[in-house]
Amino acid sequence: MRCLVAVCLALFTLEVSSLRCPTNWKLFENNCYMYSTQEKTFWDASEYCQAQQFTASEGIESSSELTSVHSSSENAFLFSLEPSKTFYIGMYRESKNDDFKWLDGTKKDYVSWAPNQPDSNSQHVAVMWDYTKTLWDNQADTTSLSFVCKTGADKCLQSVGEGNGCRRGWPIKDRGNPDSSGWTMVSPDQKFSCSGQVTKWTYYSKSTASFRAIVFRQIDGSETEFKIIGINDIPSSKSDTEVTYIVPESERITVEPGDVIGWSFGESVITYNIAGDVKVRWVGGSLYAGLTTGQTIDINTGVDGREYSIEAQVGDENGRKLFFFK
Ligand SMILES: [Ca+2]
Repeated sequence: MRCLVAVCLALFTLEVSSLRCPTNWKLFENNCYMYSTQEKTFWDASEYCQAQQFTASEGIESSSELTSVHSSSENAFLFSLEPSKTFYIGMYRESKNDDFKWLDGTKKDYVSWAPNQPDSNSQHVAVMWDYTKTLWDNQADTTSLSFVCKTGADKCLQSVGEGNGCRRGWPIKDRGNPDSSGWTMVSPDQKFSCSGQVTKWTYYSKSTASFRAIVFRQIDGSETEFKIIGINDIPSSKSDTEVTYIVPESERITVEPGDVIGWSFGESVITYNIAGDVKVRWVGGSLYAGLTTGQTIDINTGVDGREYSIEAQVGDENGRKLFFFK
Protein backbone atom coordinates (compact mmCIF):
# COMPACT_ATOMS: atom_id res chain seq x y z
CA MET A 1 0.00 0.00 0.00
CA ARG A 2 1.46 3.31 -0.92
CA CYS A 3 0.18 6.66 0.06
CA LEU A 4 -2.16 8.16 -2.45
CA VAL A 5 -0.44 11.40 -3.20
CA ALA A 6 -3.54 13.09 -4.51
CA VAL A 7 -5.27 12.47 -1.18
CA CYS A 8 -2.40 13.97 0.81
CA LEU A 9 -2.26 16.99 -1.41
CA ALA A 10 -5.95 17.59 -1.05
CA LEU A 11 -5.41 17.83 2.70
CA PHE A 12 -2.52 20.23 2.50
CA THR A 13 -3.78 22.59 -0.12
CA LEU A 14 -6.90 23.54 1.77
CA GLU A 15 -7.15 27.15 2.80
CA VAL A 16 -5.19 27.58 5.99
CA SER A 17 -8.18 28.95 7.85
CA SER A 18 -10.62 26.26 6.80
CA LEU A 19 -11.80 23.49 9.06
CA ARG A 20 -10.77 19.96 8.36
CA CYS A 21 -11.44 16.45 9.58
CA PRO A 22 -9.27 13.38 10.04
CA THR A 23 -9.24 10.74 7.34
CA ASN A 24 -12.50 8.77 7.28
CA TRP A 25 -14.37 11.58 9.05
CA LYS A 26 -16.76 13.85 7.20
CA LEU A 27 -17.08 17.57 7.73
CA PHE A 28 -20.52 19.10 8.17
CA GLU A 29 -20.67 22.73 9.26
CA ASN A 30 -18.34 22.93 12.30
CA ASN A 31 -18.13 19.26 13.17
CA CYS A 32 -16.60 16.01 11.97
CA TYR A 33 -18.57 12.78 11.81
CA MET A 34 -17.56 9.18 11.37
CA TYR A 35 -20.08 6.53 10.39
CA SER A 36 -18.78 3.28 11.83
CA THR A 37 -19.72 0.14 9.99
CA GLN A 38 -18.66 -1.88 13.01
CA GLU A 39 -21.75 -2.90 14.90
CA LYS A 40 -21.78 -2.40 18.65
CA THR A 41 -24.24 -2.09 21.51
CA PHE A 42 -25.11 1.51 22.41
CA TRP A 43 -22.71 1.82 25.35
CA ASP A 44 -19.89 0.00 23.56
CA ALA A 45 -20.39 2.38 20.64
CA SER A 46 -20.16 5.34 23.02
CA GLU A 47 -16.95 3.93 24.48
CA TYR A 48 -15.56 3.46 20.99
CA CYS A 49 -16.24 7.10 20.12
CA GLN A 50 -14.62 8.26 23.36
CA ALA A 51 -11.53 6.20 22.57
CA GLN A 52 -10.94 8.22 19.38
CA GLN A 53 -8.25 10.76 20.24
CA PHE A 54 -7.27 13.80 18.22
CA THR A 55 -4.80 16.59 18.19
CA ALA A 56 -5.78 20.01 16.92
CA SER A 57 -4.26 23.46 16.62
CA GLU A 58 -2.71 24.88 19.80
CA GLY A 59 -2.07 21.30 20.87
CA ILE A 60 -5.63 20.85 22.07
CA GLU A 61 -6.52 17.25 22.58
CA SER A 62 -10.04 15.99 22.23
CA SER A 63 -12.11 12.89 21.77
CA SER A 64 -15.50 12.17 20.27
CA GLU A 65 -18.89 10.92 21.41
CA LEU A 66 -21.92 9.34 19.80
CA THR A 67 -23.43 12.12 17.76
CA SER A 68 -25.90 14.67 18.99
CA VAL A 69 -28.29 16.33 16.52
CA HIS A 70 -29.29 19.97 16.64
CA SER A 71 -31.06 20.80 13.40
CA SER A 72 -33.00 19.24 10.55
CA SER A 73 -30.04 19.86 8.25
CA GLU A 74 -27.67 18.02 10.60
CA ASN A 75 -30.25 15.25 10.87
CA ALA A 76 -30.50 15.00 7.10
CA PHE A 77 -26.70 14.91 6.84
CA LEU A 78 -26.52 12.03 9.32
CA PHE A 79 -29.23 10.13 7.50
CA SER A 80 -27.30 10.56 4.26
CA LEU A 81 -24.29 8.75 5.75
CA GLU A 82 -26.22 5.47 5.59
CA PRO A 83 -29.81 5.75 4.41
CA SER A 84 -30.45 2.00 4.37
CA LYS A 85 -29.50 1.05 7.93
CA THR A 86 -30.65 1.70 11.45
CA PHE A 87 -27.82 3.23 13.47
CA TYR A 88 -27.29 4.68 16.92
CA ILE A 89 -27.23 8.38 17.66
CA GLY A 90 -26.16 9.68 21.08
CA MET A 91 -29.51 10.17 22.84
CA TYR A 92 -30.50 8.21 25.94
CA ARG A 93 -32.58 8.29 29.09
CA GLU A 94 -31.79 6.77 32.47
CA SER A 95 -35.18 5.15 32.85
CA LYS A 96 -38.71 5.33 31.54
CA ASN A 97 -39.52 8.27 33.78
CA ASP A 98 -36.58 10.41 32.64
CA ASP A 99 -36.26 12.77 29.72
CA PHE A 100 -34.00 11.84 26.83
CA LYS A 101 -30.71 13.76 26.68
CA TRP A 102 -27.54 13.91 24.62
CA LEU A 103 -24.47 11.93 25.68
CA ASP A 104 -22.17 14.79 24.68
CA GLY A 105 -23.89 17.10 27.15
CA THR A 106 -25.24 19.52 24.55
CA LYS A 107 -28.69 21.03 24.88
CA LYS A 108 -31.69 19.12 23.56
CA ASP A 109 -32.97 21.72 21.10
CA TYR A 110 -34.08 19.41 18.30
CA VAL A 111 -35.75 16.02 18.06
CA SER A 112 -36.99 13.97 15.14
CA TRP A 113 -39.03 11.19 16.70
CA ALA A 114 -41.11 9.03 14.40
CA PRO A 115 -44.87 9.06 15.01
CA ASN A 116 -45.76 7.35 18.28
CA GLN A 117 -42.11 7.31 19.42
CA PRO A 118 -40.60 7.16 21.95
CA ASP A 119 -42.78 4.32 23.12
CA SER A 120 -41.72 1.27 25.10
CA ASN A 121 -40.82 1.58 28.76
CA SER A 122 -37.75 -0.58 28.25
CA GLN A 123 -36.26 1.24 25.25
CA HIS A 124 -33.85 3.89 26.49
CA VAL A 125 -31.72 4.93 23.52
CA ALA A 126 -32.34 6.54 20.14
CA VAL A 127 -31.62 5.33 16.63
CA MET A 128 -31.89 6.78 13.17
CA TRP A 129 -34.46 4.28 11.99
CA ASP A 130 -34.23 2.92 8.44
CA TYR A 131 -37.96 2.15 8.58
CA THR A 132 -38.85 5.82 8.95
CA LYS A 133 -35.85 7.33 7.15
CA THR A 134 -34.83 10.57 8.90
CA LEU A 135 -37.07 9.91 11.88
CA TRP A 136 -35.92 8.36 15.15
CA ASP A 137 -37.03 5.41 17.19
CA ASN A 138 -36.23 4.55 20.77
CA GLN A 139 -34.84 1.06 21.07
CA ALA A 140 -33.07 -1.20 23.55
CA ASP A 141 -29.38 -0.43 24.11
CA THR A 142 -28.30 -4.05 23.72
CA THR A 143 -28.69 -4.48 19.96
CA SER A 144 -25.50 -4.36 17.91
CA LEU A 145 -25.85 -1.57 15.37
CA SER A 146 -23.67 0.77 13.40
CA PHE A 147 -23.30 4.26 14.82
CA VAL A 148 -21.97 7.76 14.22
CA CYS A 149 -19.29 9.51 16.29
CA LYS A 150 -18.99 13.30 16.29
CA THR A 151 -16.24 15.73 17.27
CA GLY A 152 -15.60 19.44 16.74
CA ALA A 153 -13.71 20.27 13.55
CA ASP A 154 -10.50 22.26 13.65
CA LYS A 155 -8.18 23.62 11.03
CA CYS A 156 -5.53 21.09 12.03
CA LEU A 157 -7.59 18.22 13.39
CA GLN A 158 -6.20 14.74 12.94
CA SER A 159 -6.42 11.42 14.67
CA VAL A 160 -3.54 10.70 17.02
CA GLY A 161 -1.07 8.35 15.39
CA GLU A 162 -2.80 8.57 12.08
CA GLY A 163 -0.69 11.18 10.35
CA ASN A 164 -3.46 12.42 8.12
CA GLY A 165 -3.89 8.93 6.82
CA CYS A 166 -0.62 9.22 4.92
CA ARG A 167 1.54 7.56 7.52
CA ARG A 168 -0.11 4.27 6.87
CA GLY A 169 0.99 4.47 3.27
CA TRP A 170 4.63 5.37 3.86
CA PRO A 171 6.04 3.85 0.71
CA ILE A 172 8.90 1.79 2.14
CA LYS A 173 8.12 -1.10 -0.12
CA ASP A 174 7.69 1.08 -3.13
CA ARG A 175 10.56 3.46 -2.76
CA GLY A 176 11.40 3.91 -6.40
CA ASN A 177 14.59 5.43 -7.71
CA PRO A 178 17.64 6.87 -5.98
CA ASP A 179 17.95 10.48 -7.01
CA SER A 180 21.15 11.62 -8.60
CA SER A 181 23.44 13.90 -6.60
CA GLY A 182 23.65 17.63 -6.17
CA TRP A 183 20.10 18.92 -6.02
CA THR A 184 18.09 21.34 -3.92
CA MET A 185 14.39 20.70 -4.04
CA VAL A 186 11.18 22.36 -2.94
CA SER A 187 7.65 21.03 -3.09
CA PRO A 188 5.58 24.24 -3.18
CA ASP A 189 2.16 22.59 -3.32
CA GLN A 190 2.70 20.81 -0.02
CA LYS A 191 2.20 23.45 2.58
CA PHE A 192 2.29 23.25 6.34
CA SER A 193 -1.17 23.96 7.67
CA CYS A 194 -0.27 24.65 11.31
CA SER A 195 2.29 26.76 13.08
CA GLY A 196 4.70 25.01 15.40
CA GLN A 197 8.17 23.54 15.43
CA VAL A 198 9.51 20.70 13.36
CA THR A 199 10.29 18.07 15.98
CA LYS A 200 11.03 15.10 13.75
CA TRP A 201 12.00 14.27 10.19
CA THR A 202 11.49 10.92 8.59
CA TYR A 203 12.75 10.02 5.16
CA TYR A 204 13.86 7.06 3.15
CA SER A 205 17.62 7.01 2.88
CA LYS A 206 19.16 5.26 -0.07
CA SER A 207 22.76 5.84 1.01
CA THR A 208 24.67 7.11 4.04
CA ALA A 209 25.41 10.57 2.67
CA SER A 210 24.35 13.59 4.73
CA PHE A 211 20.92 15.00 4.11
CA ARG A 212 19.70 18.52 4.61
CA ALA A 213 16.02 18.98 5.41
CA ILE A 214 14.84 22.52 4.74
CA VAL A 215 11.76 24.65 5.35
CA PHE A 216 11.16 27.27 2.66
CA ARG A 217 8.85 30.26 2.51
CA GLN A 218 7.73 31.37 -0.93
CA ILE A 219 8.45 35.00 -1.73
CA ASP A 220 5.16 36.83 -2.35
CA GLY A 221 4.36 37.16 -6.01
CA SER A 222 7.16 34.90 -7.20
CA GLU A 223 6.77 31.39 -8.53
CA THR A 224 10.41 30.49 -8.16
CA GLU A 225 11.92 32.45 -5.27
CA PHE A 226 12.01 30.90 -1.83
CA LYS A 227 13.51 32.05 1.44
CA ILE A 228 15.19 29.46 3.65
CA ILE A 229 13.45 29.54 7.05
CA GLY A 230 15.57 26.82 8.58
CA ILE A 231 17.86 23.91 7.86
CA ASN A 232 18.35 20.65 9.73
CA ASP A 233 21.50 18.80 8.78
CA ILE A 234 20.90 15.12 9.27
CA PRO A 235 24.04 13.02 9.56
CA SER A 236 22.80 9.80 8.05
CA SER A 237 24.44 6.61 9.16
CA LYS A 238 21.90 4.32 7.59
CA SER A 239 21.34 3.19 4.05
CA ASP A 240 18.41 1.61 2.30
CA THR A 241 16.14 2.21 5.25
CA GLU A 242 13.76 4.70 6.81
CA VAL A 243 15.65 7.27 8.87
CA THR A 244 14.04 9.06 11.79
CA TYR A 245 15.73 12.21 13.03
CA ILE A 246 14.49 13.66 16.30
CA VAL A 247 15.41 17.33 16.07
CA PRO A 248 17.30 18.60 19.16
CA GLU A 249 15.43 21.44 20.85
CA SER A 250 18.04 24.03 19.89
CA GLU A 251 17.75 23.16 16.19
CA ARG A 252 13.98 23.10 15.76
CA ILE A 253 12.65 25.14 12.88
CA THR A 254 9.60 27.28 13.64
CA VAL A 255 7.11 27.01 10.78
CA GLU A 256 4.05 29.02 9.81
CA PRO A 257 1.05 27.96 7.78
CA GLY A 258 1.97 28.18 4.11
CA ASP A 259 5.63 27.26 4.58
CA VAL A 260 6.79 24.43 2.38
CA ILE A 261 9.05 21.46 2.75
CA GLY A 262 12.34 21.13 0.88
CA TRP A 263 15.69 19.44 1.01
CA SER A 264 19.16 19.36 -0.42
CA PHE A 265 21.89 16.79 -0.78
CA GLY A 266 25.37 16.65 -2.21
CA GLU A 267 25.40 12.93 -2.89
CA SER A 268 22.66 10.55 -3.88
CA VAL A 269 20.78 9.89 -0.66
CA ILE A 270 17.02 9.97 -1.12
CA THR A 271 14.66 8.02 -3.32
CA TYR A 272 11.60 9.03 -5.26
CA ASN A 273 8.72 7.68 -7.24
CA ILE A 274 7.39 9.12 -10.44
CA ALA A 275 4.17 10.84 -9.45
CA GLY A 276 2.84 13.21 -12.04
CA ASP A 277 0.59 15.10 -9.68
CA VAL A 278 3.26 16.23 -7.17
CA LYS A 279 5.25 19.08 -8.62
CA VAL A 280 8.75 19.47 -7.24
CA ARG A 281 10.91 22.45 -8.18
CA TRP A 282 14.61 21.84 -8.27
CA VAL A 283 17.92 23.51 -8.86
CA GLY A 284 21.20 21.72 -9.47
CA GLY A 285 24.84 22.55 -9.00
CA SER A 286 26.86 23.47 -5.94
CA LEU A 287 24.14 25.09 -3.82
CA TYR A 288 24.22 22.36 -1.16
CA ALA A 289 27.37 23.50 0.62
CA GLY A 290 26.46 27.19 0.58
CA LEU A 291 22.85 27.14 1.75
CA THR A 292 22.19 29.29 4.81
CA THR A 293 19.12 30.23 6.81
CA GLY A 294 17.65 33.54 5.71
CA GLN A 295 18.98 33.22 2.18
CA THR A 296 16.59 33.64 -0.73
CA ILE A 297 17.22 31.39 -3.70
CA ASP A 298 15.72 31.05 -7.12
CA ILE A 299 14.65 27.45 -7.55
CA ASN A 300 14.00 27.50 -11.21
CA THR A 301 16.02 24.88 -13.03
CA GLY A 302 13.06 22.63 -13.51
CA VAL A 303 9.69 21.39 -12.41
CA ASP A 304 9.07 17.70 -12.17
CA GLY A 305 6.37 15.33 -11.00
CA ARG A 306 7.93 13.23 -8.27
CA GLU A 307 7.00 11.85 -4.88
CA TYR A 308 9.70 11.73 -2.21
CA SER A 309 9.67 9.74 0.99
CA ILE A 310 10.03 12.61 3.42
CA GLU A 311 7.85 13.72 6.27
CA ALA A 312 8.03 16.47 8.87
CA GLN A 313 6.30 16.20 12.20
CA VAL A 314 5.28 19.50 13.73
CA GLY A 315 4.84 19.91 17.46
CA ASP A 316 4.34 22.75 19.89
CA GLU A 317 7.17 24.15 22.03
CA ASN A 318 6.83 21.16 24.33
CA GLY A 319 7.44 18.81 21.43
CA ARG A 320 3.89 17.57 21.44
CA LYS A 321 2.74 16.32 18.09
CA LEU A 322 0.36 18.54 16.18
CA PHE A 323 0.35 17.08 12.72
CA PHE A 324 2.33 15.31 10.12
CA PHE A 325 3.47 16.76 6.89
CA LYS A 326 4.47 14.54 4.09
CA1 LIG B 1 -39.53 2.44 20.00
